[in-house]
Amino acid sequence: MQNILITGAAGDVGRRLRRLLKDVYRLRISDIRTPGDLAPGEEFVAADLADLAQVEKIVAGIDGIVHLGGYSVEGPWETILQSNIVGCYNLFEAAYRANVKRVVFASSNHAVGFYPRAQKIRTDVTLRPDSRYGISKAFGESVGAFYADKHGLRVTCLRIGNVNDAPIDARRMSIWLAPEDLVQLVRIGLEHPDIRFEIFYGCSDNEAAWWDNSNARRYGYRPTGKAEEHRAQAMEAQSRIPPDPVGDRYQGGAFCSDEYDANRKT
Ligand code: 15L
Repeated sequence: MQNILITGAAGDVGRRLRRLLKDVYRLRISDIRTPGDLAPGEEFVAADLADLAQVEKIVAGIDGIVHLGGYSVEGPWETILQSNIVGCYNLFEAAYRANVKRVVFASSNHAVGFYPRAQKIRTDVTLRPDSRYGISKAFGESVGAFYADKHGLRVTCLRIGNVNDAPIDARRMSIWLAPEDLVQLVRIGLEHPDIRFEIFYGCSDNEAAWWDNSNARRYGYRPTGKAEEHRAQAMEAQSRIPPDPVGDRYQGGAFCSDEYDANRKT
């Protein structure tokens, strides 16, 4: 059984993965704060990702890492810088020093959020981040590529849409990722023998998808979640959300319209 570290274990996605992976791997979990739902027998080690010495402690003796840690939405630059830029670099550097074999990096759809919804994109498109948060995910993908190419780490970046029990609005009909499908993607990253450096979209089998996820399918990904089965509830929720002329045009939604002033007079 592989020794797997999950960072960001106190967050929503971390809590779900801990439950879904607890019988698959021997888990060590970490976060800056102790998870409120820590179960007896769970190995928890607190760490601030911005401190390399602390990160070196949590990766010791680990075979693979699921890196969810960091700040998971838009935030002030100083917060993003410490949590997602310095923190992400430290994670890969510590993994390399400790001879960890694999890293699955939770990237985000916000690394490519400024692609229009009308365009279906593959994983090899130019990055178009929609926020400081999105920039940090684009950075993380680059760090992953570097450690894979230069140091032989096996790295999988998941451009995650929205992990939830069901899609919660019209935008999430396109980018919803059922938790069980996330598990499939994570397991491909941690186990597939041919992984060197790959990028997959983290979405289920959604009819309205904006992403061509054939690269994940090539590795055996067979998503079972179908957003279409939840259309009525998602559209009912959408009817209570005010229109967002910029956000509704782009894949990243409100992350794009937030602070948007591209049309200002120069
Ligand atoms: C993300 O990357 C965030 O971590 C999550 O909280 C959601 O906002 C999600 O994107 C989304 O786009 O719905």
